[in-house]
Amino acid sequence: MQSPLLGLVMGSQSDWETLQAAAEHLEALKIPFEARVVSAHRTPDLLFQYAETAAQRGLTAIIAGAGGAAHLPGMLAAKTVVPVLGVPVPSRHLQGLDSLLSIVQMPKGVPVATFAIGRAGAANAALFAAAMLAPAYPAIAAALAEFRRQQESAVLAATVPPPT
Ligand code: RP5
Repeated sequence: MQSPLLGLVMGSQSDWETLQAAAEHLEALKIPFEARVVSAHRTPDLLFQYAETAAQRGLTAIIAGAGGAAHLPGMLAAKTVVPVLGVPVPSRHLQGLDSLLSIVQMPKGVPVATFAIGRAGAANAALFAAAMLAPAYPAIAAALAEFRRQQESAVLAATVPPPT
């Protein structure tokens, strides 16, 4: 078992439906990662410990998803210089606009790279992390290039109206 290059953390088990889109891409690209629930509000001590040990444990980036008052990505970024990729999780009452604004509006000096709300954002965070790793890991670069090729082929083969 290879040690994880990426962390995939989320504020609640209920976020998995969204963050699973990131996990699926990481698995397809064969990037070793660890997936954990770490809550900024319910387990603040764990959050600090996770962030403080991220670099020494070899994590090169952390994909962090949360919903509502989504402080997880920002607080991780406050405690580590490992790049944090924030994914706003759709919320019940505000459909994730609250999550997006909580994550994207970081104060100068503590960056969080923020992605789209929901599964598209989670998938793109994984692809972005793969692109960050690609220069140092030729296998990941090749897998990412192959993903792009297949995506292009699928769009070129698409017809409308779609088959029923
Ligand atoms: C946030 O609160 C989590 O990231 C989740 O999106 C939201 C709701 O959590 P649960 O009440 O479903 O556990 O901290």
